[in-house]
Amino acid sequence: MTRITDARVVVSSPGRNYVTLVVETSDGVVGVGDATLNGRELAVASYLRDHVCPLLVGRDPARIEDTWQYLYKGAYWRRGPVTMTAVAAVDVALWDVKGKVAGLPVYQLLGGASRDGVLVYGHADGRDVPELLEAVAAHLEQGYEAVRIQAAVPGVVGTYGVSQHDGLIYEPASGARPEETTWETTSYLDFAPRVFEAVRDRFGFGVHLLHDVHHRLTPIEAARLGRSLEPYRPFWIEDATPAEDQSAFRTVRAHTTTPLAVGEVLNSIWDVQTLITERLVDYVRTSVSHTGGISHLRKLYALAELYGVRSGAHGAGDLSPVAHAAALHLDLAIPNFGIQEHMGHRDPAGEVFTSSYTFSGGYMHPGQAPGLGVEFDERAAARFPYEPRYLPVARRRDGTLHDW
Ligand code: EZ4
Ligand code: CO
Repeated sequence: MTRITDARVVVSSPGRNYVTLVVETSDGVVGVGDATLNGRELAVASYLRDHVCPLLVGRDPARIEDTWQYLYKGAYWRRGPVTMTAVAAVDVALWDVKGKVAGLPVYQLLGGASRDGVLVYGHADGRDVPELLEAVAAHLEQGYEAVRIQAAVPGVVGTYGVSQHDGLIYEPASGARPEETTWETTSYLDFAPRVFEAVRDRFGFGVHLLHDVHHRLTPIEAARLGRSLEPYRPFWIEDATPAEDQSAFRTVRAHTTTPLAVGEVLNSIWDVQTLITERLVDYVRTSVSHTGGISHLRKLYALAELYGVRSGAHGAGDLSPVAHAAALHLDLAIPNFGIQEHMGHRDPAGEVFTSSYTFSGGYMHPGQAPGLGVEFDERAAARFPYEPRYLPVARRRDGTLHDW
């Protein structure tokens, strides 16, 4: 019988830090999984190296669900980002192996395509509104039908979601200690509707506009934001309040018809149970690589389908091309897909990861290569050693640490 003969973790930094799990079988098939957890990369690497990889060797790679249950239940300690990212990496690597063995792209193993392509949204941002408008125009020229819009809030230092413009792809992690930014809710609540107004004035209503609040508001502030944006018909507002408080969304929901999305920091079906079963959000943003892999996220989406909630998965640059491919396979297959975030990856990530997914006219497709369709070059990865980098912190004027 076929066995897993090796499971190893590669930490590299081609443009940003990525943790990649490589699984090899006795038939010579290699599968890859993404285990990147921004700012806590080495914690997941250790979880895998020290506690999971030794258990994988000798197991049957075909038994994906059994391996998932073995790792999840066998740990005793359940859920949480480190655990669920580690389990996800194993799960995704085994789906990659299964696809390669079958000679089929992973989406075919998940029931086949439910749509022709995967609607993705890009990131447009600006240090002021005119710069944002140029970024939106550039996205429309590339064919995007949906764009996330973020602009630096006047009087706020280092607004999240706004790049320092050393390139096209926004990267929030920097430095061996978290960057210190500031936050001012009053300015933001006044500013956000003006940003939407400017974008609608210039581009009209034919493009989907998304906006990320990054957990910054209280429920009643979020309700006010949602109401003030209603005339501009956002596709969604994301992470309006801190995500771990599911019941907070009851307040937001009761006061606004602006669609709500949440979940990039959540890691399991139980973390979104109330949000889904009470229909408190319209989109769940949990990702393949932070939510237990394809096997677990598929169940979460099935629960969401029952309640009319759609997917809107996190897809920032800190999810590697392996994670992005896995997301696209699942997005293509599920009936209740909504939208997929697509941020792209900074050079030199392309020297390490060769992906076969495609972008055309605002839609992506995972491609027809067997498995996930991403090749990982371990030798190239070795040229880019890990360097500590952290997401910023945000403080109010008096120095209080704020949510983000
Ligand atoms: O802060 O990916 O929607 N995207 C985001 C990102 C996240 C980072 C952290 O993992 O909010 O910028
Ligand atoms: Co976000």
